Amino acid sequence: MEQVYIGLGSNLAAPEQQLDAALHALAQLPDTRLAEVSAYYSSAPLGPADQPRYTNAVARLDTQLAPHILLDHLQAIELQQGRERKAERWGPRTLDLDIILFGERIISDERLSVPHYHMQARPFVLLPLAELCPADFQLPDGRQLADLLSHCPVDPTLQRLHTPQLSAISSVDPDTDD
Ligand code: A4P
Ligand code: MG
Repeated sequence: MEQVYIGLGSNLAAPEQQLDAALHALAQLPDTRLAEVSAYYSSAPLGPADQPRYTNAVARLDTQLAPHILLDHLQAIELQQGRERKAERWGPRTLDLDIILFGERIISDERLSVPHYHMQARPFVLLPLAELCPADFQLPDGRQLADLLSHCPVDPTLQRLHTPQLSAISSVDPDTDD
């Protein structure tokens, strides 16, 4: 089992419900356990400003899946939830699932860059990640999470919302009508 941290983000079609549904889908992945989830955070969009605020969170998975297989699953969940891939960089989306950290691995190929290349600049990734990690957490490339946090720009728009209940996530099936 490897510990994997997933960044979740949404700014379309009821973002909090999108994250709820995504967590439910993550909990159903084969050879994987949804171990922990941070609070939800709301913030103004980074990038083009003419789009709604985002809701973000970080989840920890314990998984036996290989990194690229997990990425296939994440992209399938994005598509199930109506994600349209557009050319515009940093544009609005119903659901974005990024692999922030994958155990001790450093991955750099045409499909995957892990640790996630923008994590150090994004309070909406670092703050929820820090909720799930010990204070002295070290990344596989040697960087300390506490250092990234202290050098990260402050986002005055960032608001911490509620923490979802894992028991509710795994028992509610968003695909059933009853
Ligand atoms: N890819 C490479 N590394 C990874 C990884 N670690 N995890 C590749 C997941 N995917 C990875 O992804 C494009 C390709 O990246 C994938 O096919 C995969 O092979 P994508 O999801 O289609 O593109 P994207 O997410 O639109 O990428 P981009 O432009 O980097 O967007 P970001 O960086 O995700 O930014 N503001 C706030 N407040 N909160 C947000 O969550 N998000 C964005 C989107 C903009 N502003 C935001 C937020
Ligand atoms: Mg993405």
